[in-house]
Amino acid sequence: MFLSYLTPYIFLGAAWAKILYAGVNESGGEFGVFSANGTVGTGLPGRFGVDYAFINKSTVDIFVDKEKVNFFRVTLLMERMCPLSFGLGRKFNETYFAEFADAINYITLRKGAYALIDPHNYMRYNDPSSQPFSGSVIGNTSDPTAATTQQFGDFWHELARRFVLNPKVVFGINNEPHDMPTELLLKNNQAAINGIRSAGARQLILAPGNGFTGGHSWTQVTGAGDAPSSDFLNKLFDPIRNTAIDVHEYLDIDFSGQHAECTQPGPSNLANVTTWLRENHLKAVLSEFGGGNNENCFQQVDELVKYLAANDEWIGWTIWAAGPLWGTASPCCGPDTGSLEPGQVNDLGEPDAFTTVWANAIRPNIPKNLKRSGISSLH
Ligand SMILES: *[C@@H]1O[C@H](CO)[C@@H](O)[C@H](O)[C@H]1NC(C)=O
Ligand SMILES: *[C@@H]1O[C@H](CO)[C@@H](O)[C@H](O)[C@H]1NC(C)=O
Ligand SMILES: *[C@@H]1O[C@H](CO)[C@@H](O)[C@H](O)[C@H]1NC(C)=O
Ligand SMILES: *[C@@H]1O[C@H](CO)[C@@H](O)[C@H](O)[C@H]1NC(C)=O
Ligand SMILES: *[C@@H]1O[C@H](CO)[C@@H](O)[C@H](O)[C@H]1NC(C)=O
Ligand SMILES: CC(=O)N[C@H]1CO[C@H](CO)[C@@H](O)[C@@H]1O
Repeated sequence: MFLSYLTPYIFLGAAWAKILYAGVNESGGEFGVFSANGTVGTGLPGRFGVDYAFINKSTVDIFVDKEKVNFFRVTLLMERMCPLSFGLGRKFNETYFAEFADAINYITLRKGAYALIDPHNYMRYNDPSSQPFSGSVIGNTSDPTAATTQQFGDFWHELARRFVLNPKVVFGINNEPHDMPTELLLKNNQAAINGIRSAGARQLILAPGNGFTGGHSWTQVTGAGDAPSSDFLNKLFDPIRNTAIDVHEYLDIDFSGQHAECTQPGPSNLANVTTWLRENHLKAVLSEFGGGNNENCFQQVDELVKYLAANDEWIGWTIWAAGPLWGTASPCCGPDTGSLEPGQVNDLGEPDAFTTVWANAIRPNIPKNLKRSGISSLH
């Protein structure tokens, strides 16, 4: 037992030993709400397949069957799952839920991969029209229109209850909280964990930090004086100890993923959060990162993914972003990159990032021994 367990690690290289999950963001379920003039309610509820869509099953096939990845982060919009007329909580829009569940079930039950459920809401609910800055911060007791921490816990209880029998889901509490008290973020994260566990769900949970959950700023004050994530995120309590930290890290000048040049090296910028993870006996998933369509970025993305593989604190990654609705848009990083959706083109009509960034920097780094079975977990 002991020897046969160790053998593959010896031959495939210790550097690959700890990455359990690897894959891609599937972005689209949150689309169609951004309004340049901030019109509240824009794109709600939206039309499935037109304003929003979750996955293209054919490209999920390509990622699983040809690329051999095992992890997809699938975005949803909380204002669509819980329409404003219902409020945030246990009452869902069953149409939207069914569309979302179809995508999750395809990835997990049909293809055997793991799916990270991502409410793409920046810890805000009630107005996604100018994400990431619109909407009331969940749990803001000074804002009578804000959803409460309790409602957020109820939302997660219901969502987890519906997936309780699916071992291959991972629960991502929320995308990129920012500009809020870190203490309140801790409370909301804890409410989500409590809601999920009280539903009987034992799958892996990912908890985000403040400051857009940036890895480089994990130990720094973010926003207008919000305490570092490192001061609070080690205080989370999961009764079954199956929660990891959710980190994002882009390689451009301001870590936003909007520029083509990679000038912020991953390894040195993640050094502090990696140390903090080790000191607190925590694991993490890098659920967003990316680089532009150029040789320097290919090298920097390659170095970042190799860094994750070489540090035991990191158990997985999903690069930003594939998804059925990107078209020629450039979700990351800078113009002329295009999305990671196979078969699409960039804004110049040239092959998109699946042919450039993925082929150069990701495909050579996809571990051979990813987790293929069992409940999503830290090990
Ligand atoms: C604001 O933009 C939305 C679409 O994003 C449009 O429906 C609406 O008419 C616009 N309102 C104004 C005042 O321009
Ligand atoms: C529920 O979602 C469907 C599909 O997007 C939409 O047609 C319907 O209007 C939504 N219902 C509510 C109450 O938002
Ligand atoms: C909470 O709500 C109050 C009142 O609307 C607002 O002034 C404050 O900025 C909000 N806090 C956050 C973190 O959004
Ligand atoms: C990392 O931590 C050291 C020591 O606390 C600090 O001096 C440095 O500024 C930190 N770096 C980042 C990127 O936060
Ligand atoms: C889905 O992906 C396949 C394979 O790349 C492509 O041929 C097809 O056009 C895509 N469908 C949609 C609706 O984007
Ligand atoms: C880096 C990047 O492209 N981030 C984008 C992720 O997608 C959301 C919308 O879903 C955008 O607001 C971000 O700019």
